[in-house]
Amino acid sequence: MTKRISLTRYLVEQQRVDGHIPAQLRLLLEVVARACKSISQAVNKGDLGGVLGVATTENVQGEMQKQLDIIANEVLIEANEWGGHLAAMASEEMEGIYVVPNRYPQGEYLLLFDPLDGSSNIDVNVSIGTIFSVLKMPEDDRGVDEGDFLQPGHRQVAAGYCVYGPQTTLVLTVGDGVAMFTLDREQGSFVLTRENVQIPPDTQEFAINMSNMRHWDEPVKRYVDECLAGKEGPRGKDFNMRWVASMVADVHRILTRGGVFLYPWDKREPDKPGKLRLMYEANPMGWLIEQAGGAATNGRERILDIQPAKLHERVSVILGSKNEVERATRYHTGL
Ligand code: P6P
Repeated sequence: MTKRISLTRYLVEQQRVDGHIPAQLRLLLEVVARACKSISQAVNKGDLGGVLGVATTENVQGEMQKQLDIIANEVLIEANEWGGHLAAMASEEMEGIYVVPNRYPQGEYLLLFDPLDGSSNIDVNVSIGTIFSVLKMPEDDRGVDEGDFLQPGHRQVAAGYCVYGPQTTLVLTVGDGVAMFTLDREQGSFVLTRENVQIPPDTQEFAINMSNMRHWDEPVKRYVDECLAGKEGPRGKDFNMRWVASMVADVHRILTRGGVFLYPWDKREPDKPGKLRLMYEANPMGWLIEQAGGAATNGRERILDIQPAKLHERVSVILGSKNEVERATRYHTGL
């Protein structure tokens, strides 16, 4: 049974006892957690809050923004801009970076986020979430620009998500394993409910949007066909399928009981490497999965080794139980 300690105490111990994180990073993570609590409140209200449905604007991806997408983005910006721990922020909902205004002190961290991932599920009351990633400003850097964000995922110093589902749960890594904190609404604080999360290396559960099957590349078709063939097929065991269409919910299930998640390149938009975004979806989720003993690739290479060329670049994603990810990746590389 995990001892019931608050997120604050966990972070203080990560700072003081284990020396894993400096004070400025601890402060940043506490501010992000507080922002997630505010977002959870807004999401929780649903129709009562009058904020469901679409706004009249599109995001950088050309997708209609939900009102709650915009609200969540504003909550994260306003919570983090004044604290003195950040130089700038980047968001799925903003074209360019947001440099901390001169009226506030600038810090050494860069915060990237998808403020409300899975937002197509908002109106149907299915779990959604906030995904965040923290990088450090490059050394002896003068002034912050978009180029400072273009670091491979293995340079992250913290990553996590907050899933707004039956429980509101913050999942976090600072490089010392994965811990989960459940929001105690009576206390108004996140309480440690799981630590040293480990994903089983094998699984019988895969997650993919099957409606795209006719568009997949051969290696993905082979992997999924073998899962569907079950006991009588080459895998010699039956598989179950899940697809929430909310990456946060699918990844949370995998961290909780194992599984493999695939959002591969497909022929619908052949010039795009995939649908999901590298910097604020695949990188933070990929690090969490690796920290829990899983693996995350784009079908050919480790997600965290990809050198980003653009802030909003997309990537093909295969992540989860190590042996399954390695199998699906082998089908792509032939190795
Ligand atoms: P599809 C949500 O919009 C998202 O970015 C991820 O959270 C999710 O895994 C994926 O897209 C769902 O995409 O094409 O199945 O609707």
